[in-house]
Amino acid sequence: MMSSQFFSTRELSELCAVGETTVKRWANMGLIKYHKTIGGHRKFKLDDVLDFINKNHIRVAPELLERLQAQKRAAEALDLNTEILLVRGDVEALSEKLAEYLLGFKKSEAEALLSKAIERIPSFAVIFDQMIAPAMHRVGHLWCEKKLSITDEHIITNMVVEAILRAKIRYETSHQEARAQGVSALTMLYGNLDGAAPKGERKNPSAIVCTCPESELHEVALLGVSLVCESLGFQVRYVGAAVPFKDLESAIEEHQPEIVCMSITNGRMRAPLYRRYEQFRKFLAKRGAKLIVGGQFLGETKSRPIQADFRAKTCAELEQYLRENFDVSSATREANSKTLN
Ligand code: B12
Repeated sequence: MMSSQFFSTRELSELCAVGETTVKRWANMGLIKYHKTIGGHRKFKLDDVLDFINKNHIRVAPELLERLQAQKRAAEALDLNTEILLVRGDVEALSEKLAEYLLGFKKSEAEALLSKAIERIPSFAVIFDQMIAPAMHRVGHLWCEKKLSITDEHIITNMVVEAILRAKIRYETSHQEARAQGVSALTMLYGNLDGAAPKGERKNPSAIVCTCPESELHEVALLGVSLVCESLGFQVRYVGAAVPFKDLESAIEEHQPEIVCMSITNGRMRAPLYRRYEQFRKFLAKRGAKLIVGGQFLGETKSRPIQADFRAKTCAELEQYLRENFDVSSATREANSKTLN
């Protein structure tokens, strides 16, 4: 429902919590514009639906209304060329587009592009590894070459984080709705997947804590990691960046996760931090929790190898590891093959 720019009579009746006959009556009375398909079915444009809801003070759940408004903003912000790239699922070109928007400080376009990409490309691993990471690496290069100021780099990162958080909230809302209806969140978002629930032993999805170590502020990848885990049916406890190890340990005691995912970007881990990391790793091992570590400069400090149960360079590697070692939902796998074929 609601992933396109058009509504059927049934979808509109569900949105407004009325019967289909009422919707037909509204349409016949001219209260809401529509057109008829060759088959004779009424179709309502998103713009007209929002207009109708506004003018007639129709009560719609706030999160649904926000989602519709976001869809409208997205539709308005993107040019035809970008729409074509989205339809083709050309992530390389989409990544270039994202970088172009970010470097041009085009916030609504960047946000629209990310939200549409999440709608069309049902794999967070693909979106983060192939679209967001290359765009942000380009930002990093420009900053290194002094072609971008620190302030601009901060503005751009905030734009990305904000856009991802909006998409994350949207995804989680669908997740909750999906749980209530007994289908997968991906089915809710994309409407065309078989919503397999986590099977086997893992009827209650196990918890994953997502974090960055103390003094690590780079958080964008961690957001991707958390979304990948969520989309596989895990219960994610997002602790966030730069968390002191002692607080992290309290969080572990509280949530008893099966896995901890940690993102490390800064290349040099100083000796005291490294020792604390090792202590934390042993703390987890004693509690039977697995530690998965990833990040672009992982293993750069040859003298102090960062040990973990699994070390990943990409979100795709994480996804593969989780699929091979845990009982996860099959929804994304099917989605991936649909997109990448
Ligand atoms: C944005 C940014 C910042 C922001 C971060 C804000 C935020 N909210 O995240 C701010 C401005 C705070 C910042 C600060 C600094 N930054 Co900075 N930053 C960047 C920049 C431009 C983008 C990072 C990013 O968002 N990448 C996008 C993500 C999605 O890509 P990714 O990190 O590669 O992650 C992918 C994989 O690595 C993997 N992955 C990552 N983590 C994990 C975890 C798991 C479990 C798994 C499975 C996979 C995985 O999956 C991701 C998707 O593919 C990079 C440039 C770059 N090359 O990345 C520099 C960069 C990382 N920063 C750098 C530096 C030097 C700094 C500072 C030291 C600068 C300073 N002098 O103050 C500080 C350090 C702050 C700190 N204490 O952490 C250097 C790091 C060099 C090094 N070898 O350590 C870089 C590379 C810039 C450069 N070219 O020199 N930075």
